Amino acid sequence: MAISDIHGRVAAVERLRALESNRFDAVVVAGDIGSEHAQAVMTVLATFECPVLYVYGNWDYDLPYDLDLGNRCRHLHHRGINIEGLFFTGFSGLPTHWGQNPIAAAIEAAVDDRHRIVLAQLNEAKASYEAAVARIEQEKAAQLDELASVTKNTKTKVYARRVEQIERNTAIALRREATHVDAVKGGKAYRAYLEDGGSAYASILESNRRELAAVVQELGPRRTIVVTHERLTHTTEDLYGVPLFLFGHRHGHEDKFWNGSRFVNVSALDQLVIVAPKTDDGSPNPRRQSWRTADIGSYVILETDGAGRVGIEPRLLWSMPEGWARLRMSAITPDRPPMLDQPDPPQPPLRMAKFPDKLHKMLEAGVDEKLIQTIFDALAEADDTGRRYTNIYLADEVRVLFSDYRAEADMQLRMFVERVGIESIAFERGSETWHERAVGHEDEPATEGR
Ligand SMILES: [Mn+2]
Repeated sequence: MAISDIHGRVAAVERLRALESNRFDAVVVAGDIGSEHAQAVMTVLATFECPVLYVYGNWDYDLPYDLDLGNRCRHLHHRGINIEGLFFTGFSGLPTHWGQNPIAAAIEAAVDDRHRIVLAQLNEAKASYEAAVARIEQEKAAQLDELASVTKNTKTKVYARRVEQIERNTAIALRREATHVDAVKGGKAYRAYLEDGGSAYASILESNRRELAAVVQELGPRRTIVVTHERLTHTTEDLYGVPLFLFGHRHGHEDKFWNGSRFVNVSALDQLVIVAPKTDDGSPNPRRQSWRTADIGSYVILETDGAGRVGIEPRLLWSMPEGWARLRMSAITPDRPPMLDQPDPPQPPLRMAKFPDKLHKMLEAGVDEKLIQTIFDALAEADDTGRRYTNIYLADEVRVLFSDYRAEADMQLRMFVERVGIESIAFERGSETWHERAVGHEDEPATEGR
């Protein structure tokens, strides 16, 4: 089971715990546990009685990397953990917030050391500025006190003008003091520090990746699953052959194939929305008193068949009951309505797709005329289960056949993709178990997450 983006909401984890039983080989957390509630979250997850593997996200900036969160919990940061012959690894932190990331700390310390002279000058200028501010404010207060003590009537224009004069003088004095700090910041040395810091900062991700790539090489890319908080891009450059990347941060389930790897967004467990009973015309009731909060967080169940195939099923903490509708507004408000009494969502058992066997039999029998029809029948079967099966593995031979039917197949597949939300079709290449090409989706650059 893989989850992410809990953001310290222990209630969502407890709900997840109540929905799922102890049948997992591992629980994977792809970051944003929530600094303050990390221990509480992990204590609940540990009751699944299997290893809990995790990385940190931008919400975990306070957590030390060697923190002991309980004896089932394993920090995956640049470390391989073997679960039933599959390795999990990853790294913690992301450019939005590296938190206590050791590489980030070392790089920042090295930059500070290279520019220690100008940083010392800046500190000195800041300290003397603060001292000057305190002195100037004190003088101002003393002058105002004195003025008040010698003034009989404080409602006159003359008095107001004198107060104004004191305030003006104070502002001038403050500005004069600030010029020392500005002078350091405007100097060549400080600009060099900023430039150096900027490029060093950009190398933090690169260094974390380099170390991860070394770990992956050591473990063997083809049997390693990489977990990070933010999705990695350009993975063919240094993480070639890794079959599966798990991540979160940018909320919303995703399951895509790209350049032979599969990218699964497992977020977000923390997803509160405000719902209202539907009125007669189907719109949500506008009366605030009728509103409730509903937990619609999602997570992912992964199952392998031992041959490297992975079935992936997104699940919801809750499905919207009849008669309720989601309000289009910010999900979390300071005075959010009480929780809706939520029925448990139905959770059918996960089933691996059986399509490849069927197709192999068809191929052996030399039936290629009917092949495309078979594929669509298989897809229809997936539709019937009510599942969003996101992949269908086809043998290399099928891929060749597919190219003959390309125009028609592509069009029909695209229509099907749209109709049932199947996101991609992957091809199996010879004995390689991983995928070559996706239909209906392009890779996209990572965007802002939470
Ligand atoms: Mn995040």
